[in-house]
Amino acid sequence: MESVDFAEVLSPDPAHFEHAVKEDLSTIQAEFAALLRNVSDEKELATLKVHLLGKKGRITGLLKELGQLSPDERQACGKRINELKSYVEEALGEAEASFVDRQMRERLETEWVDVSLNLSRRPVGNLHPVSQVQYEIEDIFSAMGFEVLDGPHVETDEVNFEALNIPKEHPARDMQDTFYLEDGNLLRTHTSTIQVRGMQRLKPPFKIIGPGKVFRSERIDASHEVTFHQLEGMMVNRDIKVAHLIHFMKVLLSSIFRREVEVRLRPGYFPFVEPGFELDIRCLLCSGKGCSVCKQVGWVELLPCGMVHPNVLRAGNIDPDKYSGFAFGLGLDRLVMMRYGIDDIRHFHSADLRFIRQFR
Ligand code: FA5
Repeated sequence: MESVDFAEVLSPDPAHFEHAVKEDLSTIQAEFAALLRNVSDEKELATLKVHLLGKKGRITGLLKELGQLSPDERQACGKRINELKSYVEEALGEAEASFVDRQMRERLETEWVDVSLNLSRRPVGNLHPVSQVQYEIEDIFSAMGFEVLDGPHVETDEVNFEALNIPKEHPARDMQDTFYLEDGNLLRTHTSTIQVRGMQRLKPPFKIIGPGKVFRSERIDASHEVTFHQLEGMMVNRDIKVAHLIHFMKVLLSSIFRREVEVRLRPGYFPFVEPGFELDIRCLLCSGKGCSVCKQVGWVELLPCGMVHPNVLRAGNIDPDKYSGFAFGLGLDRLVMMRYGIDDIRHFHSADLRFIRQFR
């Protein structure tokens, strides 16, 4: 709309009020209609409204001045002015609504979202395969009523060795090369510490598992790391037998490998179990032919286990005449290697994202 000089077009000349009131209101209406047609936005519309209906507006002024007329004239003119006022209000309202409508249509045209657009994916990380398998095993055992326990990486000699029937000077201490700290504590060498803490916390009967990192001062090769992962398991109740142990190990292995795997049970020595076993799995990397992971023997040592030694139960305040139990200490890294055919344990700590991303 061209800039409108309302004062010129619409303002009454106070000196000629009578003439103004009597002038042809239809002319004002026509002028208003013409101005309205030229209004191009809400701001101009608001200006037009103020000039007609505002405090000092043209129509408001006419209504105010009605009092100066004779009663007859007042009635006649008042009616006509009010008709004009209603007409103007309605027209302005419609114009306002059409601006809002136009704005909405413009927004819909400019701000629409193309849901079919192929946006580049935001990079998301994934869990390390060892964590993935750990959580899977936690789910398997939780479903069988096992409680998942945790324990500290820094342990006392008492918890890591003594309570597990490995007193000082016992030759079995040499089986696990230990990192000792200056204060006499150590980095736990196995998750069997979680057995000890479990016995301190729980009263039999109980079933627990305890996954976590363990540390040994070992020479690193394809199947040995310095920091690796184990998952401990322990069940204590009346009359627990080797058959219970074998049952739970079978459930574990068939859930994890989801296929037949060949296993063998051979005697194994651990001071905290009696009898003790080594459960080995036929190497899935070489199908038993021999490779660097199985050290050319065709079998991988995966799951040492056994019946909890009475001395260990006693140290945990459990009466071995009333209760018995089994325990196992799964080597998690090696299990993951077997499951995915990973030929070197060093990939796990390589920080090579290409390796990790294969397990999305
Ligand atoms: C133990 O650590 C016993 N605490 C396990 C146990 C628990 C026995 C309860 C009986 C009852 P061992 O030292 O064999 O056992 O280790 C257990 C498993 O950890 C091994 O079978 C192997 O799979 C894994 N493992 C051992 N050393 C390493 C290493 N350096 N790197 C990677 N995995 C290892």
